[in-house]
Amino acid sequence: MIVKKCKGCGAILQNQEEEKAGFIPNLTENSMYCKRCFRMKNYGELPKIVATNKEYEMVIDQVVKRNGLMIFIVDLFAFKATFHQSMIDKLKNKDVIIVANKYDVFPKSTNPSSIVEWVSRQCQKIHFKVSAIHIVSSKKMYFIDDLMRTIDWLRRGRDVYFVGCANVGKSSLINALLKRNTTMQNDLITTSVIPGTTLSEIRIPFFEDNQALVDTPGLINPSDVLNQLLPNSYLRIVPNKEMKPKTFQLTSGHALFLGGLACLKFFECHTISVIVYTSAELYLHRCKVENVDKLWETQLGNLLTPPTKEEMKELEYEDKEVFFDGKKKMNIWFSGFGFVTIIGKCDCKIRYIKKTEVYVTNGIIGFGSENSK
Ligand SMILES: Nc1nc2c(ncn2[C@@H]2O[C@H](COP(=O)(O)OP(=O)(O)OP(=O)(O)O)[C@@H](O)[C@H]2O)c(=O)[nH]1
Ligand SMILES: [Mg+2]
Repeated sequence: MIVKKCKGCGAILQNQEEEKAGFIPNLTENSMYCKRCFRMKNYGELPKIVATNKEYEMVIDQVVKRNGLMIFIVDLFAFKATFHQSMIDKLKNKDVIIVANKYDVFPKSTNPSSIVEWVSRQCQKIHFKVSAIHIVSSKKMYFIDDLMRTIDWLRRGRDVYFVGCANVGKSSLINALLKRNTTMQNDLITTSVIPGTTLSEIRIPFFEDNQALVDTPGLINPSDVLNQLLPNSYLRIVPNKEMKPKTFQLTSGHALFLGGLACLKFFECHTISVIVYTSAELYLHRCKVENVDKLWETQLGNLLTPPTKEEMKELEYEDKEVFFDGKKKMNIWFSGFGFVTIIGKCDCKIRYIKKTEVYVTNGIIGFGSENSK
């Protein structure tokens, strides 16, 4: 019997059960990719989510016992959700580099040093000691050489493990490192917008001493909005290039819909500036507060989409109220799909998808000292 792992997702290749991980109809000595990875790579197909946190738990518990350099990757665009406590618990007392990925979706004016300082403060607050913090874009290859230098400096003959929540870009980051080396182009790992693409450990010998870059499955976070939508909707709402802010001048009694994913209602204010940073594909609709309920009723899944009509059936919403005193610019984060900067004093009622993370920070663009959850 042939025992081979898929180069794309790490699952053991098998030709017996089509619904299970690693399936390939014709399994031979030369097989490299399972059908799922083949279709993702060649046709850009988005398969159903097959991973559960069982794969993650099995691999991560093994990995943290080893003496490797740990790269803990977080998504800058979903920082709170991906700077995940259970990951931090597993990585405490290990040799860790934090890599904050997806810098390319932030406006070019965002200063990387201020983000590093902000991440560093988040670590200090919870007494999480790390050896280095890097900001990168795996997609655009920004600051990848800087990260490589730190890895070379801290590795000391060990393997390098890439760990973190699903979808933060662990496999993309390994691919970015492989792409620097022209002889490694055939080792690229499958990446996709669906959480749970990597299904098992993938070890790629990389260094001169034959030590490896090791990819791992990610922790699927139920609070991620992506877990409540279908792949075609994720593709529309996940910003995949530099976000262009859209500014609205609003006053008391105005409301703003972020597709059908959230709605902000404003009270007790004179004119305020509301600057929205989301994917350009998310439809923004401004209206009067008194029209909000009717629009939810009649337009959710139509004009106000995503969600689609199909997704809507499973969704529940909840509300929270935040008071802004107008002394500083404030940001309301909708983890995974965007944030809204508020300039001015107001009372804001926010409706959002239940169990997703919505939180407020101050700072110029998303990063500043924290205010409240
Ligand atoms: N804009 C942007 N998107 C990125 C970047 N890195 C990764 N992505 C996208 O994020 C999604 C997830 O990337 P993966 O590399 O598959 O993430 P992962 O952490 O390996 O995910 P799992 O295998 O599911 O745990 C894909 O759609 C990538 O294209 C980046 O630097 N910028
Ligand atoms: Mg992966």
